[in-house]
Amino acid sequence: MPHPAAQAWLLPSARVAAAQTAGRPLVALESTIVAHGMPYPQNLETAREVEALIRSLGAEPATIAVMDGRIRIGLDDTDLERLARAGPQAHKLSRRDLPALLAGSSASGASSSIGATTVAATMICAQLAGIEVFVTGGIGGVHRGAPESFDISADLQELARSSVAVVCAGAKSILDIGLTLEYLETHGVPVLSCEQDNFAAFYLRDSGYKADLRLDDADAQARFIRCKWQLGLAGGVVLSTPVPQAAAMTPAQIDDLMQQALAEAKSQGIHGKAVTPFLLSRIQQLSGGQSLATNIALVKHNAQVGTRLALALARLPSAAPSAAA
Ligand code: PSU
Ligand code: MN
Repeated sequence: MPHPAAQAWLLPSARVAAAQTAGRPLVALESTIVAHGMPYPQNLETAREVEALIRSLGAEPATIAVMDGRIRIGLDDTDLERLARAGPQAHKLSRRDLPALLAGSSASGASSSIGATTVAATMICAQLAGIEVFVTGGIGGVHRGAPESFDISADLQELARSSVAVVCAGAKSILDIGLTLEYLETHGVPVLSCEQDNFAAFYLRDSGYKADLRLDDADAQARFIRCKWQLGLAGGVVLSTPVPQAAAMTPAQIDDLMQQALAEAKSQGIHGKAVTPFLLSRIQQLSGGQSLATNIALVKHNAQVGTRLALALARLPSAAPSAAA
């Protein structure tokens, strides 16, 4: 349980505060995807379009980031642009990094007062703000070679801890998806899929691995999630949905690029939190922008699925069901 003082670190935007007062559902969005996952200006355009899409479907987007010493729950357009323009200058904040920037002692030499939150850090902040649904692109996972490198994204531990539903297009196949799913199973994190039986693989629709449970209907997803939390089973839920067919890539298009990006990361000694941004940007360059178009399409699709889920959760009665007659 967070300390009651946690709330003092949060700063909701005017629109988020208004939505909370009106009881309109919120959908959290992360900021690392904006600062470190896509280049400017496509990152800003995409962030704006995703927010507009969520609003058009009846929920309020809350892009989460650290700015000027506060955890911002929702950014107005000026701050969204600051984040997008900062790009890789922004700090990439996961669980371990959150206090440094907030407490004014950034470990990495503070070139910026802007902190972009990863899936892990966004989950923490969303939970503090009482937001149950969070839309991202892809979650971090167990990296290939992790038995040697120990490179396992902190996103997975966070999914085991923070009670937030994370809507994503699975995980990238530059990761070891089989081990990622094993890790989630060990930590009791349900992996739901919608629109297909298998877990998605970001640029690719199909990872080749089955999800735990297929639930296409938003009301069914909401009942599953509400039941988990009512039982006191804290921790997240992954809801995977594949990139729309028209924007999907094929293994033939992406496999060689990924191998090359992985080899370059290794030969250049890229490690720690630099690995994922390096791989994403190299794949964007090597694919001539095609992977970026896929990335944008999948985030928008995830936003639709996530908004439907947030609306469905809001429709559920808050009390547990009485025993069936
Ligand atoms: N996967 C993507 N795009 C991203 C990320 C992951 O396709 O932008 C970001 C997310 O913020 C995720 C983070 O939480 O990378 C994971 O980083 P790491 O592998 O260092 O834990
Ligand atoms: Mn890592």
